[in-house]
Amino acid sequence: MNIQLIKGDITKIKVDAIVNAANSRLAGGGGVDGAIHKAGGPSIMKACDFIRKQTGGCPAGEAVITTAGKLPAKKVIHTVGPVWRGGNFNEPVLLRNAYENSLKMAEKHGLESIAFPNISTGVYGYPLGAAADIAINAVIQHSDQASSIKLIIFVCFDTLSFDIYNKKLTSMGVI
Ligand code: AR6
Repeated sequence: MNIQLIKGDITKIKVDAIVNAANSRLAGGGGVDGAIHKAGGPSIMKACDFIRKQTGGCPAGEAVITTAGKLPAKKVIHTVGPVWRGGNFNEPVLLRNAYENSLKMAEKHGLESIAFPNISTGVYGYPLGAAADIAINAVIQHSDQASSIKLIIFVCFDTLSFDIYNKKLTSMGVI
């Protein structure tokens, strides 16, 4: 399994699935969620509406999958990270679950490549370094298992996040 790091806009990436940092109502919003719905067009929200009607949405730590509409990616996996409330409200477990369940969803659909944004580190306020450690550990642990997934890309939108990931992944010998 190949792990890569890219600085840029996840809506432009051509992989089997990009991951969205959604909210539990799957109602759209700002940040990467807003960018994905804007670039992908209304079919993504239509699919989210359907899921919401069926199941009520997507609790923190879980993941659902929809069409990617007009995006270059084939699918969008919507996951919901925790809102940072100081660290004593199960945030690390929920963030790890968000990464793991996104990977499991990709596998369930036989997907081979997946791109992640830095879940929970924007509006939801999770400290960047701590969130990066969880993301990297979840992905590395998954890469040890037999899986359909051959490529995992961390997509950092800003220089600060990119530098944090770059330092961690380089020092671990991952990239
Ligand atoms: N490509 C890649 N990463 C991006 C992009 C992009 N186009 N745009 C922003 N980011 P956030 P959260 C980065 O706030 O903290 C929404 O309103 C951004 O720099 O998008 O999980 C949802 O509806 C940051 O590093 O997600 C929820 O209500 C990272 O994506 C809530 O925000 C995550 O920031 C979720 O908050």
